[in-house]
Amino acid sequence: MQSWDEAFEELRVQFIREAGPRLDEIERQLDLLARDPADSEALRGLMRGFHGFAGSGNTYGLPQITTLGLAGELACGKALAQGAPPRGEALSRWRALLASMRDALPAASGEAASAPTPASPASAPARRAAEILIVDDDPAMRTFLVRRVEQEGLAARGAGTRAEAMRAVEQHLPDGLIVDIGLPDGSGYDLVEAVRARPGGDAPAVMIVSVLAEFLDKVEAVHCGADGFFEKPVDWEVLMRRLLHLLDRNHPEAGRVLAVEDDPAQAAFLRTVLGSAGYEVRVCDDPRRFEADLVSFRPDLVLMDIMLPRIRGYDLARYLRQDERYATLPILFLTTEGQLEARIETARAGGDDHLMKPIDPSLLLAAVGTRIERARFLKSLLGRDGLTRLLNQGSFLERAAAVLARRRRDRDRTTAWVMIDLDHFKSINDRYGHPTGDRVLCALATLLRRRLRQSDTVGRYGGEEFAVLLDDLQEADALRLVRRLLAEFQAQSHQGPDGSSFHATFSAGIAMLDTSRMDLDAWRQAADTALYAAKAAGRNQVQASPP
Ligand code: GH3
Ligand code: MG
Ligand code: MG
Ligand code: MG
Repeated sequence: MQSWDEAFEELRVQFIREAGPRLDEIERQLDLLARDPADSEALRGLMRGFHGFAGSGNTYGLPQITTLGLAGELACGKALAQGAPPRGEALSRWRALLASMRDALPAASGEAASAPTPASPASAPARRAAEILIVDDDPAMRTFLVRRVEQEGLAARGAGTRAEAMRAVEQHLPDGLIVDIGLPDGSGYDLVEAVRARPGGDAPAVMIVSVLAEFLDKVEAVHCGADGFFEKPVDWEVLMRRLLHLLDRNHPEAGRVLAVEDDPAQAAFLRTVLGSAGYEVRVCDDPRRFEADLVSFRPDLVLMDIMLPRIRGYDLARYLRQDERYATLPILFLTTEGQLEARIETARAGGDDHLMKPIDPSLLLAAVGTRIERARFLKSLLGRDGLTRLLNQGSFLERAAAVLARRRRDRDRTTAWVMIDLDHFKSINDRYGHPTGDRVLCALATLLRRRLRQSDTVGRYGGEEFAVLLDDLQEADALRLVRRLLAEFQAQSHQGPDGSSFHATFSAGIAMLDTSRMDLDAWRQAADTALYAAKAAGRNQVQASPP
């Protein structure tokens, strides 16, 4: 990648090179106005011309250009607001501004190279390399794996026993683990289970490997919370791909920024600064394309210029805020206008804040970074159920639809939909009260979260109904796994308010996805029907949907 200094210098030279034709354009609008002072389109064009320089001059180390541009922009703005055609003396003042701007511009070469580069954006979120803990008692294997993991740009630590691994985890929770199931002081499954039970232990991606296929128990591996299981000789390429994919989910990409900016120099500046910090940037230079860009680019944040062709950024923002799909999408205005007025307008339009041009690169990154993070957090709260923190029905169905789309492309893999419903839950509520019922719901949610893999999707589907998607398990294994969860849940005892204890059970239905004949609704219905059959057959059991 180009260094910040080089990128900035390139932008600056480009700005100076393109300034000539843009000043000519200002002159053309002035000529139009001289011929017809009532030509408000020309007046608006003139204001936009000045506005572009007001925003960019300071950015590229040319403060005088900003001052002159701002003076022109404000004067045109005033004339527009008054609604009276500008008089001859106004036009000559603007011509004088234009001439001063031409003088203030350095030649495209020579002086351009001596401009001070603004401090490189220091707050660019430097990505910490994810750390992988490798647990294998064979030192040669450990060394090999440490090297293999480091090749991917990840950090690696090794441990030879279960106890050593636990100490390492207690010191510092890794982002991922690769665990051999046969350890000298216990099984890898137990280790993974212990890691998952720790605070934050559901986050790391866990790969289990085994020397002998017959030792590898898929159900055991899923049950302890491993994300993948591989038999030796392991295809390390496949394992690494899977691991990297899971790590990516833990460290989401920096984000997508839609810059609504008609000025090419400003747009290039935004692209360079944000691009250097890993953001994906799309520039929308025509407000008419704004809606299409929102839909196709799905930005995490909008940077909105105020002065746009035919419309103001505030009006676009108001329009966006009317749509509930974009309720949490942060909007940052880029403005050269007076500060107080801009603040008021920003608040009225439902914007989050405004940044004054010229924008300092570090400030831009800090503003964009914190707002994207906050919006993501809000969104994650909206997608989750308040009591159990599991996905709510809406976001569960969204994930299910995504899984279905992936399976249609990759028919070698399979997914099971498990629908779980507590038995006679109404009578638990009636007997022990609603708060106790809530605790039972939370106990089941915790069991599901602990026992299942990070790659599995767990949601609270309705009141006392849960739904789970299990990847890569055949029906028989899915049945075994859910039976085991049921046995474990049934063994848990819950306390009533009077100190008495009781046990609860659930019923479950499983439907394997068959992409050749199912859409999302048919898949869900198949799981529902199987659940109903389990209820009808006496509850406290699991049934699979008939093929
Ligand atoms: P079945 O075995 O047929 O599923 O019987 P059931 O009693 O579990 O089913 P029913 O649908 O008759 O009742 C479900 C009950 O779940 C009724 C409702 O009050 C309770 N419920 C739903 N959401 C919550 C909740 O968030 N907290 C508590 N405590 N109870 C809830
Ligand atoms: Mg503009
Ligand atoms: Mg029920
Ligand atoms: Mg129910």
